[in-house]
Amino acid sequence: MTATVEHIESWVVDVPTIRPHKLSMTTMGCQTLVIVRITRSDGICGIGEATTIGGLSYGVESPEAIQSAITHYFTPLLKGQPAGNLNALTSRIRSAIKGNTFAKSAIETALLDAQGKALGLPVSALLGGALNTVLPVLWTLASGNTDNDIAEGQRLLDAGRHRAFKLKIGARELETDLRHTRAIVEALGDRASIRVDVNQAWDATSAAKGCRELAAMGVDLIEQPVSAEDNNALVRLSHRSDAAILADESVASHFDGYRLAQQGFSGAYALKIAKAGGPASVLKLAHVAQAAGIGLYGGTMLEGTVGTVASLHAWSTLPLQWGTEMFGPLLLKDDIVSFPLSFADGCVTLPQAPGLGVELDEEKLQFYARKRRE
Ligand code: MUC
Ligand code: MG
Repeated sequence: MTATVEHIESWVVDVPTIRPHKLSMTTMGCQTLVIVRITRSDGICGIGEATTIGGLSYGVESPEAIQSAITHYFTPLLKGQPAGNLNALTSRIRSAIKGNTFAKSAIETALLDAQGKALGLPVSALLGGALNTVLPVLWTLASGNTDNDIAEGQRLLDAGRHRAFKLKIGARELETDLRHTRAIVEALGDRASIRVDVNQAWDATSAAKGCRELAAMGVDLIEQPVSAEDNNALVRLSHRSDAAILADESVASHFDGYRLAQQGFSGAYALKIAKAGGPASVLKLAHVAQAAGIGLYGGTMLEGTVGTVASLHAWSTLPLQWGTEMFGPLLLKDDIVSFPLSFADGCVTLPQAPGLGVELDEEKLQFYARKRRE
């Protein structure tokens, strides 16, 4: 008998970070994960995660809104539907629910996890098969203090955990950010690839100067230097900068990716399951990028292990010119899965068990979950 969707639960889970994480728009001391569990009529469960950064300061969905959308809109739409046909379910969701890609991503992930378990296959196999099961992963230096960032980078290089670092800049004066970046390139640049993420903070003039100087000092990749609303400036920078330009907030779905490519962008796209609506949906953007000669990068919303491993299943099916930044679980003081992912030698290993290959630790989940008022 065909299994159907029987039950959907969700939790808002607050896990402290190991240190303050400073971005141009917010400083995080805690990460809020929305964890979803779908139970099917055959008893198989699938889990997913929707995670954003700093409430509403980064994206348009808050954790509380994601949970509410899942309870009030996704659940009635999915209950009783055949659970194994992802295309039929996502098309049903798409026709009834606009936007809400973070919530869609958690649901798509949970459906894939359950179907993988039902078929005895890892999610990567459902997505066409892994090209790689060990993927490069960088670390973000974002303590807000140059000396602390250098010490942190040196420690991680000595431990062999990472070979590339991303610096979060844009919150301070351009000259301050350039001094900060130069000091880190000088200290770590002969042992590691150094990239920066400006998170949209510069206007076109500052970006032209900033990109010129960053490229000259040896920065390899410059992420989202200008507003997501200013594709023209991003395209111009992608032609003029000697360092590659990475589009992040500018590209969420394959429609955005197609538009930016048509406008003449050259560089790379930061793929994120939360921006695109899930690990299967994000592959459409990847394929548009490939057709346009645009490079691929496995991006994160600083998810915990569930969202991270869901992303890794998708990234494993792609040739990623710029590797991944799937270090989210390492930024958190604790994990809510029974067996954490393995990070070593600048890489993370993709689990091979059916589904996502990770299981929730119920006690930890209940410990960090907010008590529900609805
Ligand atoms: C972003 O904009 O890329 C990813 C890594 C990190 O430190 O912040 C995120 C968000
Ligand atoms: Mg970014």
